[in-house]
Amino acid sequence: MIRSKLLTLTGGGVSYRYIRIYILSTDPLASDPLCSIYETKLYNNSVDVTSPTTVVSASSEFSSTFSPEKAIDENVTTFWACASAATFPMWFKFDLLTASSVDEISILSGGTTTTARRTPVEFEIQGSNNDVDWDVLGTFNSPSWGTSETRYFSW
Ligand SMILES: [Ca+2]
Repeated sequence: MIRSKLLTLTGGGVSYRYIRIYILSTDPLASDPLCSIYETKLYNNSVDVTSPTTVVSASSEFSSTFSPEKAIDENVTTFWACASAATFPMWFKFDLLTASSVDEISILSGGTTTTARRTPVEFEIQGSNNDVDWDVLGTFNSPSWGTSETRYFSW
């Protein structure tokens, strides 16, 4: 009981250096490549804790044109895409360089029906301080993305 109160008061309670989107599915109608993210940001108490220079990586990339950095470059027309024929689960990882409190993430979908279908649908937000052991911070199911739609997920 005391533990849950502390977690509520501190907006997450535990700090993590690494945060990742652990992606379990996209829309069943998504076509190869199966996953993309146009923009994503992490927040703490509604303050953006990421920047275009935040270190990011992913389980795969389609090509250097669609590298993970393209999902945090604050350009809504560029995006990260997974490799052709990559399979789930996939992940997209932020390295915040120091342990940081994070309680929310935003994700922007693609601007066409085809690309919007590649936005993560079932996913977990996970945190780690050693890049090996991961805690599940939130589990989400976010179907039916519209085009160029930003959704926010908090935990
Ligand atoms: Ca972008």
